Parts: sequence; C-alpha cells; structure tokens
Amino acid sequence: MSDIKAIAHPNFALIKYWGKSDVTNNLPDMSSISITIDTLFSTAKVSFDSSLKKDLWVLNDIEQESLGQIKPTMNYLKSFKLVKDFCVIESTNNFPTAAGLASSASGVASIVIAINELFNLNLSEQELINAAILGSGSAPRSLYPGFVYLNKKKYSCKTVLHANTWPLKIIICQTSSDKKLVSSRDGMRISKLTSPHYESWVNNQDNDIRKALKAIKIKDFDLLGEVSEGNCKKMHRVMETSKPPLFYRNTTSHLCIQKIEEMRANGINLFYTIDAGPQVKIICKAQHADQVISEMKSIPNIQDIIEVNIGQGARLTNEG
Ligand code: 2P0
Repeated sequence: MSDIKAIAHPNFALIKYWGKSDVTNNLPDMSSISITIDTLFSTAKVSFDSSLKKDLWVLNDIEQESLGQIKPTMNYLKSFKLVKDFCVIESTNNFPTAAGLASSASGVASIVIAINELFNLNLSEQELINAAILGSGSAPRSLYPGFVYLNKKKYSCKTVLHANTWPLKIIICQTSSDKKLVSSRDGMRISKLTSPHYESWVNNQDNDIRKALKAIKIKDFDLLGEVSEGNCKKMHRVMETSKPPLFYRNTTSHLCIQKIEEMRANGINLFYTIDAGPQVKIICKAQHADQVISEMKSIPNIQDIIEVNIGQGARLTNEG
C-alpha cells in the first residue's frame, strides 16, 4: 500500500488548558476554547514497513528512540484492529517545534488522521478525539476548523464558529525559536502540585468559557479580547507562582505586551495571547493587520512576524 499523508494546523487557545485531571489518560482538568490557524502546519506521512520490528517515528527527519508521547495514541488506534505490520510515521513541522507554537497539537492531530486512514479504521469523531487527547490534551482542537470548544464534561470537541463567518487575523510575533526549558506536561504537573492559584484557576474556568462562547456567538470582539487576555494572565499567574516558577514569557514578550497596550490606547482593536513559550499571538480585525505588523516590527529582538488566518481542521492531503 502506498503512503498516506495528513496535514493539521496548530491551534491557539483563547481560554486555556493548563492542568490535568488524569495523568494516565492525559485528561484536561478544564474545558478550553481555541482558534485553529492556517499557514503553519504539521504533516504526517505513514506507511507499513514489513521489515520493522516496531513502529518508527521520524520527527523532522530525526529518528526518535521511541514513540514517546504518541505511544498511547498509537496503542488506542491499534486497539480497534489487529494490524500485523509495523509502520513508519514521518512527521514534519514547517515552524519551530516545542517553542510555544502548539506543534504537539498539530503533530498528533495529523498522525491520528493519517493512521485512521492507513489502518482503514473509519473511527467516529469521538474516537478520533479520544485518540488525539491521549497524545496531547490540546490535539483534539486541531482536528477541527475555526473557533473550537473542547468540553471537559465528555471530552467532546467541536467547531463553534467557522473562519469565514468572522475572518479575524492572527499576527504571530516570534521572540525566540528555542525549545522550552520545561515541557507543558511537566509544567502542568508542577503547577497543579504547587501553585496556590491552581484551584481557583480551575474553578473559574467555566465562567470564562461561558463568556467566550457568548462573545464568539455574537462576534463581540471586545468581549472576546477581554476574557481571552484575562484567562491568559490567570494561566501565567499559575505558572509563575509554581515552585519552581515557570517563566515562559521573555523580555521581548513583555515589550510586545507594552506595544499592544499602546496600540489599544490609540484605538486599534486587538488582543493577545501567550502560551507555554514566549511567542506573542495578536488577534486583530483584518483592517488593522498591516498597522499592527509595522508597529510590532519596531520592537527590538523580534525574530519573525507571521500573519495568519483562521484555518481548517486536520485532513488527508496529496501534497508533497
Ligand atoms: C493550551 N497549552 O490550551 C495550553 C496553553 C500550553 C499553554 O495545551 O501534556 O502540549 O501533551 O496534554 O497539549 C500545551 O499542552 O500538553 C497546551 P499535553 P499540550 O493550548
């Protein structure tokens, strides 16, 4: 059989996931809401190889010693069918890996879609979500296009608004391409165990989810910005009050925030979010994108500025 290839885009959470209720099954302790973007992508090319003695994962051309994070996903997918041959999974990212740009979400989502096809599993949406979550708690969100809601109640995941109905721009300000020092997985464990704000973080999440869902439904940009920035600040407070403290933002991230505040005071509609890495993602209305980009270019030490749109969900592809 020939290769199967799938593509998936990163997603950026507006209402964030930071902490697990169940480490073994990798279940998030809270619901989350994200936007799937375009332009940046992960691909997974999968094929059977009868010469292999175990499954092989090659990430950005580097053979991995083990399946690592994707092993639980592969085990789950294999539980549906007896598959004789082992397979090779070749993953690529067209953007920095493990630098706070959600490479594990798009990486895992692309693998789930590709393996589902290679094994001819015809999984239901919920089974695809279950497979993705085992690899990365944010990965189910990359299966879907547009604004996406991952509900912790039943770990259901769905698009709540498509890109074409609210075509916002996302300006990614890359302040570093270094790998994060503490993985999200370790960071979440540390925060849950040690941050005095962890409990209130979890308990307040549903309020933010409700507000964000309402803002998305009525396309209220200011309300979405307020609740998203507030949620981002709360997550970083949890991170930074952990022991040891987890500082994912760098000096340039803080300079970006200052500039964003300045632009907002000057009447530009925009808001930002920052994940477990120092990159600053600005969400703005399309008519302000050029001005936002030119203002952000003035900040020293910015490595790259990438303008993207809200994008599609994970899918099979013939490209490449
Ligand atoms: C999010 N992040 O909601 C949050 C915001 C980072 C900060 O989801 O352990 O790579 O594989 O489930 O999904 C990053 O966490 O962690 C993440 P695992 P994942 O986007």
